[in-house]
Amino acid sequence: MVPAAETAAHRGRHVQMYRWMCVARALDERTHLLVRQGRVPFAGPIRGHEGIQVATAATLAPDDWLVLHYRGLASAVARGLTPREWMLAVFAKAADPLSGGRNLPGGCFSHRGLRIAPVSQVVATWIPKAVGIAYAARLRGEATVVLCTFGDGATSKGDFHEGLNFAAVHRLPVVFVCENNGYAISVPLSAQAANPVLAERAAGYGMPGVSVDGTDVPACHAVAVEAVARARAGEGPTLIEARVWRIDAHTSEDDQRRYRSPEELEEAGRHDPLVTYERWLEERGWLGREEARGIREQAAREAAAAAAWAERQPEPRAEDLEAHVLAG
Ligand SMILES: Cc1ncc(C[n+]2csc(CCOP(=O)(O)OP(=O)(O)O)c2C)c(N)n1
Repeated sequence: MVPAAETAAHRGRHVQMYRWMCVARALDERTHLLVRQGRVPFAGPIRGHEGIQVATAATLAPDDWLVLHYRGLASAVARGLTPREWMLAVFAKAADPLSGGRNLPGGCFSHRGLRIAPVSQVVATWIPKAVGIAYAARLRGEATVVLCTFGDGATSKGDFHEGLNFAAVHRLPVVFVCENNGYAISVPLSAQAANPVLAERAAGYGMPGVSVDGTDVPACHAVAVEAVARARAGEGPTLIEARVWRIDAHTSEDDQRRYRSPEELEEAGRHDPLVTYERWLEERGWLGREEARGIREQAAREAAAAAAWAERQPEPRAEDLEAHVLAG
């Protein structure tokens, strides 16, 4: 029999992950709406990816580092990014904590206080950087774990090989999470990899590789707990392949109906991790329908309020254009 206190702690953790997913979903939807209204120029939707993202970020300690790809909104929310901070980035305002309004709006994560390292949008280049952060932590004698996320397209880059190989050789504390949604924009995985099981690549580097249903939050969480524990114990990196469905287009600039059939899009919609997770929580008696609805509605209200607030904040100043720019 599981002690009541343990059950309460489990429930609390899971409801928190659900809450983060709802916040990320609400921000995603509101951002999309803002693009449609012509108030902001760009959005990179994450619907379908939220489960693996909150499940992995939830396992980290405050001193750990995150190196996130552009589709990492739910990871950042789980780490502590607030709706207001996100909207400052979306509107590219001066106070945007992610890039001071310099980067593709909302497209790159970087947050000093949350230990989210700055990356560029050049696919996969952040993988060796994540490994470098882990190596630096090792040299400094710090027990830091680095979570590094990327898509299936990133595994087609040399950076993926260099990063994973170096991390494995030096047994560095990195948890690599490939959010495999089957597409690099319009290029399907079958045109990138003859072996569709990306986790199997781990064996070639000499590290464990796990393929998990990335829409199954409890399963993702269990896999992440193990990988983070291995990393922290000095046993080296792990590659987690999280199989997810990209429900929306690559970005607001993309029309996915050009390269995905109506049947496939309908199928993708059936793999919404938020729906699956809500059902799982409900079945356990951990979250009632009303409570779930309350959480969703509050998240939507917060996202709307954050957008209205952020839109009124000051724009970046022209005289600050060269701030943070390094000249060689
Ligand atoms: C080196 C490089 N080539 C091309 C691009 C343009 N680009 C941006 S996102 C993307 C797709 C990457 O796909 P994947 O890694 O599977 O991640 P997803 O967007 O599906 O989450 C591409 C090709 C880029 N940013 N960097």
